[in-house]
Amino acid sequence: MIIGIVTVYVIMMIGLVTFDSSKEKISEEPEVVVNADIIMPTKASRPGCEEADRCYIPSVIAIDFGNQVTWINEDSAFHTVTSGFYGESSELFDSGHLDPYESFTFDFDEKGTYDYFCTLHPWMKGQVIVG
Ligand SMILES: [Cu+2]
Repeated sequence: MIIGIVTVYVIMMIGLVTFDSSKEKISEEPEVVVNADIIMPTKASRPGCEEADRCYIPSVIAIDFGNQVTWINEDSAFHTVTSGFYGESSELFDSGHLDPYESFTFDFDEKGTYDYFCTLHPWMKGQVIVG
C-alpha cells in the first residue's frame, strides 16, 4: 500500500518536472516581432514547393478592401513579393529582395484579384483576392 502511494507520488513529481522543463523551452523561443499573413517558408527557393502549394503559405488569401497584407520571409534565401506574373510584372507592388525574416506589407484599397510572384523563383506564385 505505502509502496503504491510512493510510486504514484514519484510519477507525479516526474510529471511536474517534465512539465516545468517544457514550459521553459517555450519561453526561450524568440519573440514573434512581425504578425504576418503569408509566410515564405524554408525551401521555397527550390522547385517543388508549388506541387504542395507551399511556396507562399497560404498561396491564396481573401481580404476586404482597405486592409493590408503582410508577407514574411522565413526562408534562408532571398525572395520577393512582386505583383503580376513572372516576366509580366504589373508594377503595382514589389518588395525587392527580402532578407531572411524581413517582411513586406501592402495596402489593398481596391477590389480585385491580384496575382503575385517571386522574381527569383518563377515557381513561387500567390494571389490576393480583395473583396
Ligand atoms: Cu523566391
